[in-house]
Amino acid sequence: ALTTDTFNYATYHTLDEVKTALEDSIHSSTLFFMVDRTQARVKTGLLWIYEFIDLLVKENPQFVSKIQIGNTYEDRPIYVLKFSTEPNASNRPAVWIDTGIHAREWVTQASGVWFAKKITKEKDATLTAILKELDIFLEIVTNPDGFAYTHKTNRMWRKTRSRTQGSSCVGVDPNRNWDAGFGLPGASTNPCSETYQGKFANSEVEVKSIVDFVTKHGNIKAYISIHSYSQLLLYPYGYTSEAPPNKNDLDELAKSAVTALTSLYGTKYKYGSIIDTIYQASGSSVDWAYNKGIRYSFTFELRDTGLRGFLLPASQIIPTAEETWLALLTIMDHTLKN
Ligand code: ING
Ligand code: ZN
Repeated sequence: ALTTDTFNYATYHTLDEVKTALEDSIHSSTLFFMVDRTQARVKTGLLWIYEFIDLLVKENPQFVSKIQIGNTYEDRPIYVLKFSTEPNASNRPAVWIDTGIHAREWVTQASGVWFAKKITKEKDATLTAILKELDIFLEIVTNPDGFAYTHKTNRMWRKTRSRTQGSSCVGVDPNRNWDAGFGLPGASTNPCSETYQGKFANSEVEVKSIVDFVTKHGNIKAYISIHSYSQLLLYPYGYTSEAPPNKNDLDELAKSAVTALTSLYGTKYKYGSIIDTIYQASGSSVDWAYNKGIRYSFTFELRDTGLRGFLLPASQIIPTAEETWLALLTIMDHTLKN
């Protein structure tokens, strides 16, 4: 039977590829559709990420739940997984983690799947202590339309798939669309640019859905947004060179997290503020989260440093997820104790 134990964590899974292919090619009865879908899945050994999510919830009903926070521009559901040892308590202090806000950064969604399973599996003392106090929210496919597009049409797609009036170019950069220095240098006003900021902050429903969820929750203590590639751990700010008030704390925590990460396979990471370490970037999610009062806001750039880039071989998914997990534990543990 298909379970999250037999799921292949060492391959890149799609969101709904079989369904999409079938929808495009046939007009069929529901029955034929279901039969064909099952056969296709057996043949390829693939489970959709959304099916993985449902299995995980089904297998851990007391601990894992699925929250739909919105629908994408192309009307796909947007899901967040909630891990909680007190599922009936409301708004316990929590950690937010998202992967795949940029569609082509495939090792991030794959790592998100691995993290989800990890959280439900062996709980060492550190994770147990974390879960005793904190809920974890994990959005694995943060840009579902873009993700589907990377499977169907263009593997190197980064942005959302929204249409801009008056332009034939598609999509907004969902990491330039947040209400934090929106429109400052470090984003583009050109709809054809890879870093197009959009017409206004929160124009992208994929962004707005998170903004509403996090705002309504009101008790998120750490906000971690996971990208690839470059092997970096970054903290605010991206839109200004002004230092955040707890910069020393952030810098020390980044250092410990990177040390933990490197301890597993020797993968080298740099860390620092976004603007000092890479480039000025305005309208990013972690700057928004930080200004919202979430003191532990970080962005990861996972493997590698450019050799394979976004096309990181699937053989590196599990090692990447394993080492990143050690850094996540370090950040969550520090959040718990502060
Ligand atoms: N890099 C990030 C980007 O959106 C980043 C870097 C992180 C910018 C956090 C701002 C804030 O450009 C990739 N690879 O997407
Ligand atoms: Zn990215």
